[in-house]
Order: sequence, then C-alpha cells, then structure tokens
Amino acid sequence: MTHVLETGFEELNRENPNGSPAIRGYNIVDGELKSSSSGATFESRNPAWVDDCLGEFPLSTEEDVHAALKSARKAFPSWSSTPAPTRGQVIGNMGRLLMDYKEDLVRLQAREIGKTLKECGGEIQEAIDTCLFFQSEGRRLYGQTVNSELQDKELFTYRRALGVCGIINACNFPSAVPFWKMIPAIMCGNTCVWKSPQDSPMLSFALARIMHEAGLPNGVINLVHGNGSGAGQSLVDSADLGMVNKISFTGSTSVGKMIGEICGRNLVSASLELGGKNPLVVMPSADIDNAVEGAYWAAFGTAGQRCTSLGNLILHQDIYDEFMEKFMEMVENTRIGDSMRHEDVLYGSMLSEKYAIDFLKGVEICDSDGAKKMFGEGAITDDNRPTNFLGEASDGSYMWPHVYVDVTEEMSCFHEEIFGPLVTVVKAKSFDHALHLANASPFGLSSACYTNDRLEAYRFKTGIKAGMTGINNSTTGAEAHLPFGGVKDSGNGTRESGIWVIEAYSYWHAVNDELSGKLQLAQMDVEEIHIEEADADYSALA
Ligand code: UN1
Repeated sequence: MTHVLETGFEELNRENPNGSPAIRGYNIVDGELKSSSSGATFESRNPAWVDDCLGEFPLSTEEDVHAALKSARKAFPSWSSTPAPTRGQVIGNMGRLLMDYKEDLVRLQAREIGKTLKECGGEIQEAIDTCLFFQSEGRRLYGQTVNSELQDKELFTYRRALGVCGIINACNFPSAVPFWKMIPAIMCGNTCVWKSPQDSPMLSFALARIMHEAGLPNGVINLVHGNGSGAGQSLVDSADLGMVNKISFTGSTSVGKMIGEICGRNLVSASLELGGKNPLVVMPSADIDNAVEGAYWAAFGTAGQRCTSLGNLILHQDIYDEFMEKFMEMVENTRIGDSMRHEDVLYGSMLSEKYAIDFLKGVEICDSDGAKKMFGEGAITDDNRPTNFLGEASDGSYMWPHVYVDVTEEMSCFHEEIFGPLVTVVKAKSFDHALHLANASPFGLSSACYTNDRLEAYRFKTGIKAGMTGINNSTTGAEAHLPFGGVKDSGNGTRESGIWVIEAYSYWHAVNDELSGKLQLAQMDVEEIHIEEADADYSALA
C-alpha cells in the first residue's frame, strides 16, 4: 500500500492531442492510494477537446465506500479531540498550498470541465477564501455561558462534531463547493467520505492530495471516485446501516429529495443544495445598460451551468424593447470556445457530454411549449456555428446561446431548470406582476431586481421567496462568507458558507454544572419574587 504523498502522479502510456499527460487516479482511504475492489475504472475526458483523456479512475463499489466510511469512523475520535485552533491551522495550510498551486489547478480544472480559465481562477480563489475564513473560525468555535435560575450552578453550551459526513457535489463547481462542505465539516471536528463528481475526478484527486500535504491526518478525508448510481448511492444508503451521520449534497432536486427521504427515515442530518430557476426582474427606473450586462452574464457565464444562473428574465413592458435590442446584440456576438486555446471567450464547452444531452432536452421543452425562439440552434457544429465561435466544433460539446421570448407561467419551460446557455424571457405589466412572476416557479435559490426606485427594491427584498437576492446585480456570484442556499424546491433550508454553515456540521451540547453539592430542582426550587398588590394611584399624575 502506498501513502498518497509517497509518490508523484503515475502517467499512463497515452498520447493526448495537447501533449498533456493522462494519469492513473486512485481513491484515497486512510491516506492510502486504492483501486476499486472490482478493478473497474472510468475515464475523465476534456469536454472541450474530447480526444484529450485526463486519466483513469476507480469505479468504486459499495465495498470501497464502506471501507472509506470505516476509515473516517476510525479517524474521528482523534480528529474531533484535536484542538479546534490546530484543526484551523491545517485548514490554513490548505489555503496557502492552494495559493501556491493556483495557476496549475486553474488549468487542470479548465481542462477537466471546460469552464473558462478566468472562471476557474475565480473558483479556486473561492476555495482559498473558504480556507482562510475557516482557519480563524477554528479559533472561534464559540459556545456560551448561560446563567442558571438556581444558585451555585453554571450552564454552558458547546459545539460538538456530528461524526462521519458523506460529501457529494456536482462537477460545475468542483473545487469551491466541496470546500464549502468539507472545510467547515473538518473545522468542527468531523471526518468525511467524499464521493467526487464523475466528471471531475482528476481535480478532486489533486485537491485531496493537497489536503493531505497540508498536514491532514490519514482518514479525516477519504476520497472515492465513481458514479452517482453506484458509489454515490452506496454512500447515501449507508445511512440505513448507521455508518454515516451526515450527508451533504449539491445537485438536482429529484436526487436531493431521494437523499432527504433516506436521511429522514434514519434521522441523519442532511444539507441539500438543489436546483434553481432564478428570476431577474428589470424595472423602468433601472440603469438599462447595467441590467443588460448583469442579465447577460447571469444567463450565459459558465455556459449557464451554475445553480445560480439566470432562468426567467422578467422585463417590465415599458423597457422591454429597449432592453431586448441591447441584450440580443450581446447574445448574437457571444465569443464561445476553449479558453485554453482562445482568448476572451465568455463560455466554453458543456461540463460533459451528459450535461449537453440534458441541456438539449431543455431546449426541446421550450420548443414544444410554443415559446418563441429569438436565438439559438442547439449544439454548435462545424457547419452550423454562431459568428463568434472559435475553434473546431467537433472537438467538444459546445452549445449556442439560446433566448426564448413570449414565455408565460403556464409553460413548463417557465418552471423547469434548464441547465445551460438558455434564458426564458417573460413580460411583466407592473411591479406587482413582476414580483408575482419571480415567485411563481417552484424554486427559490437566487433572484435579482434591477431598479432605482428604493421602495421597489425594498418590496422585492421583502416579497421574494428566495435564499439569495441581488439588487442591481446578477443572480450569480455569492461570496464565500455569506450564507448560500435556497427555499422551496431549492433545498431543505440548510446553508453553506460563512458562520451559518457551522450549524450544519455541529450540534449544540448543553451542559450544567451543579456546584452546590445538593440536588436543586429546576423550576421547583427557584426563588420566586412576588409583586405586592398594585394599589398605587397614578390618576392624579395623568
Ligand atoms: C453552484 O452553482 O452550485 O454564487 C454554486 C455563485 C458561485 C457558486 C455557485 N459562487 O454563482
């Protein structure tokens, strides 16, 4: 058995078109490199250049997941009793190592999921910010002293770790989101089994290695690769076997509901960050150019593959024509391509072939609903490409930007999350109508309103049912120290990031210390202070 830090990366004998190596990837269990117990593997491929293979990774089985859970359980007593400031130091080291490796990680991430280099830079920075924030939270993991109702008795609260946490994230934010989960988890003293996204195993492997390099003891974070229906399902089902104390999941609402059911019947804590159909309202008083820019970025940045991406663009009828003219000009000139080979592209390929297939189903929904297509032709091909597409379309999975107008709340495309570069545009008659439309989808993740009317901004903030709201800003771009999460079908109310996430990875332990040396009964032995009969006369003063 080889410890993860004993060797470098093992290169496979393959020729990639870009000259980059393909490697053999492993699970990391108790600090050791492991293959799948079945010997099965899967490949990670660059979605922007599918001939480029990043490596082969273990297709983990239930047995592999159980071994990882046992390793996390074994590491728990020692890690949870390590002083929280020391745990914070390890997390700080992770942040510093990420800074050292940032440039390489950015390129690796772009290569594995096709997101632009600029956005990958922002994302690795979000992982760094998370480490730096939680390094010092390790010095703050406060409890309280509480006054007792009895004499010579003290009350205290402590935050305690939950135990073993199962971590499942999506590949669209393959470094920031697992760090949002695992960094607070380990800061609180938990240990983790991380099921990496099937489309970003290489980056996950590199990140888990860096975590060990930062001084993380063996078994505190265990990495298993594989698919959702195999390793992911085994991790969730381990709740039925009493092997896990928490599942934290970012992904679709349907999978989240299934996970919530399994956790619920076992009373296992679940953090569920699910889909969104995020509305962005533009009112007549808004700075229209600013609103166009914000809506364009929210809809098409990351090729629309953020859970916070713009879904329904809700335009007040008075500015509809002016807005759409400016908006469409930007859409039609969108620069699309592989950012590793072309400069200044807004977005690159879809995250993987699977995301491309699902996205095209979403386009079909818009068509069959009868929404009017203003722009977009599905997949970009060598013969059918927008003006500013750069490179060879056949290299990867690239999509046109799509705009559908005349959308109404009766249509399914108004309600469905369509994960990709597509926006559905809805016309509103008034502010109240716009707010109604913004609340009319089943989701409640992010939201935005462009207005320069302070009362409208206030009414939007207080009337919208969403976990996050931007005023005169796009729907995306949450910062690492604000609570992230949604309401309605967007989640179960738990939050990630900032101090709020600590609630999701610890429980409150109330301790009372009776110093009197005798049994004092709460409520019954409490001294009562009586009120004298109220017989003073204030009438003369009135
Ligand atoms: C996600 O898409 O799951 O707020 C996370 C944002 C990013 C995170 C998105 N900072 O858009």
